[in-house]
Amino acid sequence: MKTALITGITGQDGAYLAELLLSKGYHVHGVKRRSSMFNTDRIDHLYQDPHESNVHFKLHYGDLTDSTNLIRIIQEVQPDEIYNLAAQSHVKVSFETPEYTANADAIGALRILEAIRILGLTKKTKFYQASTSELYGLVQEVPQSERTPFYPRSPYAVAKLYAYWITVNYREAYGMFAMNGILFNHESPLRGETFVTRKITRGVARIALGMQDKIFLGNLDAQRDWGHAKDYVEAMYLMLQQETAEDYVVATGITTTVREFVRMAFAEAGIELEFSGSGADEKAVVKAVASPDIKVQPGTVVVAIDAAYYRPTEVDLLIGDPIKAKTQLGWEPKYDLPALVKEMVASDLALFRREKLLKDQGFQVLNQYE
Ligand code: NDP
Ligand code: GDR
Repeated sequence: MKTALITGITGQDGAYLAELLLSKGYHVHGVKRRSSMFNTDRIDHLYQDPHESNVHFKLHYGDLTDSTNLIRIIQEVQPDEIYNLAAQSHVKVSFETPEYTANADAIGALRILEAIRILGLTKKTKFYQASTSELYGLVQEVPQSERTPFYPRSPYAVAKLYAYWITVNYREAYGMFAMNGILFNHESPLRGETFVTRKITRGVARIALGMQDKIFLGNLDAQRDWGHAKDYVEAMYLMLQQETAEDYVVATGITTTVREFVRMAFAEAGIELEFSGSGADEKAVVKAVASPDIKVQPGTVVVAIDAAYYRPTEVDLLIGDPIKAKTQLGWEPKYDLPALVKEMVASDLALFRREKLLKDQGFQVLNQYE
């Protein structure tokens, strides 16, 4: 029976990965931050009462900015595998919190690698670093592969560049099983509410139910290679089951604009859009609705631009080449983009129908995202 330690277990990927590893019989330990409110919504269904016997799931308070805490947790857990998923993961926010982002995302990875070394676990513990397609930044070539040069375009990406190289360095210097998964954007109903896909599917659901007028977005021309988080955590697991540590790109190989994602998400809820204007004046207007239950009228502006969502430096185009992951790991995604959009819109419609019902009955909804 293997033991895994997951940092960032309360996040989107942490939740799916914990579920996957538990289903494979692992003992799963997770690092969670102390928060003034509960922050374990995504993993509450996995919770096991520590007073019971045969407990396979345990959380530890910790933070990637605290070395002694990480050393203590790793010493206690003696993990076979560490998945370092914790990060300040929002690109736009990293421009506002660059030093904190570097501390958590760059030095955080170093702290874990050092803890493995200090504790004499270099031969026992395999290390996965959550690297990112943001490393490619300013387009050098497409599709982007393990050999494409990096050109990071945000404090987040620069911090992740350090984490990428320190992982490679510890592998080469100390013979550790330490590797990078260079994952392209992956989404799900558990995606954080301020990333563009979830922001759109939440907005679509609320507009369709008459709970919101419009969505304000930034750059609709950006192109992303979007996959499903469930498929991507499967790749993480496969990477750590290999004999030798290597770095892998995980992607779908298909790119789509933010504008097209908007169109697909509204269509999924039965709302047909027409786009007009360009740049900061672009708008999307409702052209037709599929049923009288949809609480928005044709002619209504439902998407407008707010320049506050533009980034000082943007990553325009991401398309990954997943051939190495497919051939060496046998990885094959189960979801395509239409299936992903369908699942996200259905999930947000169900969420907000429930909320609307409660509100209509006079109950106050304690929703931290309102
Ligand atoms: P999320 O933002 O959903 O989750 C991030 C996790 O990190 C949360 O559990 C968060 O805790 C935790 N965290 C943040 N700062 C700290 C800290 N200082 N100490 C300890 N924990 C911390 O991200 P995802 O699940 O989407 O992504 C997982 C990882 O993969 C991240 O490293 C991200 O940068 C990277 N990545 C993500 C991609 C994607 O498309 N999703 C693509 C490529 C890479 P809390 O819940 O308390 O906020
Ligand atoms: P990204 O994801 O920056 O690629 O990082 P995000 O969903 O935030 O942005 C994708 C693209 O959409 C454009 N955009 C907007 N983005 C947000 N968040 N909000 C808006 O209103 C909006 N309007 C347009 C952005 O400019 C961008 O081009 C994600 C994170 O999960 C990282 O942690 C991860 O490393 C990368 O994916 C791969």
